[in-house]
Amino acid sequence: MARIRQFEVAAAKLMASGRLPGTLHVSIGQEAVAAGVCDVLRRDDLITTTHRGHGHCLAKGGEPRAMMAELLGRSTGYCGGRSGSMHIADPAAGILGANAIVGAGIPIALGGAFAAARKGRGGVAVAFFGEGAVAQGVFHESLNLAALWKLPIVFVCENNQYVELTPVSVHLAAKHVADHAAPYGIPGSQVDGNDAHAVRDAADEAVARAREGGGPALLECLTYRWHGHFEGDPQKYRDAAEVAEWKAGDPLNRLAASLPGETEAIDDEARREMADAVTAAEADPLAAPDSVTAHVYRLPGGALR
Ligand SMILES: Cc1ncc(C[n+]2csc(CCOP(=O)(O)OP(=O)(O)O)c2C)c(N)n1
Ligand SMILES: [Mg+2]
Repeated sequence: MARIRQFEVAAAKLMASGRLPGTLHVSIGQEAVAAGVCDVLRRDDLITTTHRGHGHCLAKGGEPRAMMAELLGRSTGYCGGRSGSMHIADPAAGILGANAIVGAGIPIALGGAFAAARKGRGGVAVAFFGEGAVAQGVFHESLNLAALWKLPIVFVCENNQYVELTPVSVHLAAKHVADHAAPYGIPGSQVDGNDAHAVRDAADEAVARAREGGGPALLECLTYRWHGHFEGDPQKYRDAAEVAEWKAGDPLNRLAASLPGETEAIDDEARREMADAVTAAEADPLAAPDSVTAHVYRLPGGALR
């Protein structure tokens, strides 16, 4: 969680100072979800994530150096610096990809779960998504198919209370995201997403069940994003008092309070690791402009698709 926090703080600073191109969505305040869930996953388990996916990628084993290089448009980045923050992927670490399209990672994780089931080695897939994706048709299609085929997938909704500028109360008809599990006959639960232990326990149960052939589950983690929807968001849609209230329940402080001994050294080490990642990435060459069409499918006639 400290590594996620420090990665996001470093990225936000780069954005504020004009050194980071593109758009940036950070997950400060939501670290317990990524860490709690990924702590019960194996290296060969699979995840998909969203436009706010740095935390999930780090927790699943993504390399901060290659992630930072990607954010900074460097050729040493995960996608050669051509894609930026919203398309981090590392198949070797089981990260099938972040995704800029709301909801689009869910069916990709479903495919991963289908493949894992066919392989028969107890692999599990996790789809991370925001509550904004719950109103997308593909969320329901994926729950239906996962339940029907009893696939080893855990749907993890990170409910951070806002869908861009829209509060969840005027976005979703159901009272709770977890309520969407019942129609598909799968377990659905809601946890305090800022309590790392609670998230880990709930994920452990759902993942173990999926691993043993018990099928999918839906886990709703209640959390809050401290920063705006994107870096630079003026945030006119919410009160500073509301933000302050959630900040008072900082998931890192809550976890630290439950651990023996000092945790400051962990924070310092994470800060150093991310500062080193920034320094190394900034020294790397920018993606070459003529690499823009690399890995783009080309028809025999030469047209790009
Ligand atoms: C299909 C689609 N519709 C709209 C958008 C624009 N968009 C980007 S992020 C976002 C809100 C997502 O909210 P949520 O799923 O709750 O994730 P959060 O940003 O809170 O992490 C929207 C509407 C998009 N990227 N894709
Ligand atoms: Mg949200």
